[in-house]
Amino acid sequence: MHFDVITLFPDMVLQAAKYGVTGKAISRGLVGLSVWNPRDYTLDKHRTVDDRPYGGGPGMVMKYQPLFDAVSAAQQTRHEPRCKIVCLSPQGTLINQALLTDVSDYEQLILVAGRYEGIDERFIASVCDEEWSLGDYVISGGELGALVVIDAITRLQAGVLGDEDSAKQDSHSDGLLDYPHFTRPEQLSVGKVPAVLLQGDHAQIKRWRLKQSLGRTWLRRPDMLEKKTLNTEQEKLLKEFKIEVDVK
Ligand code: 4HQ
Repeated sequence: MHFDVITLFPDMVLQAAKYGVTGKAISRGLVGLSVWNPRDYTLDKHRTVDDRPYGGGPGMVMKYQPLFDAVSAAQQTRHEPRCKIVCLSPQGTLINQALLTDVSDYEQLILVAGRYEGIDERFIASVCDEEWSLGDYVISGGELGALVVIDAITRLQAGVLGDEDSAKQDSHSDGLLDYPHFTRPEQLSVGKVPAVLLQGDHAQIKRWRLKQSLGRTWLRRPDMLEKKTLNTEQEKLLKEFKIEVDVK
């Protein structure tokens, strides 16, 4: 997967992507990352990327031409057949693990990170394939959205995570929240490690973890559980969990 980010703040994206899993994946050549600054594609001496909104109102709007030429430059360096152009905005489809898994086998993802009040709608309508949103809140620019997408998709690429901590084990990958984690020491003043995790019975541990995942999803994210059909074992474990937390 090669990521191209169209951004007025290329260093923000490059710096943030250097850390952790994404940084290692880039240095190992498992994913690629390039940044394209629309300001470099302006044609006037002031290098203008924004202008006042037609109809009035506050703030500025990103102009079509510098964005179009930046995207064209990103497309021309590589002519990948499986390429998607995505704009980050609060008007987009909510990003979830299933959406990101769907595009994880694309060869190129061009992420357009807007600033100011937004982007000229004609660019979104005619150049972008999709509009994606991080969530129902407003942030100051699309860069953090692009970084979220890059991080989550990088984790899904072959060879990025070790077999041990495979993306298949990530919370959300099976539509459930993660189970609770514990490490040493066994006893703390605020509580002890559940006994089942200390006994080394791996079938029991697996069962306990699945029960916790089901129970926490039921308590915290009933919307996720409604979208899922539980098998007989999962139904049984959730029933046990409800009895154990004493709410039936
Ligand atoms: N933006 N998810 C960029 C967002 C946003 C979101 C606001 C994107 C400002 C110019 N991006 N515009 N929510 O709030 O992705």
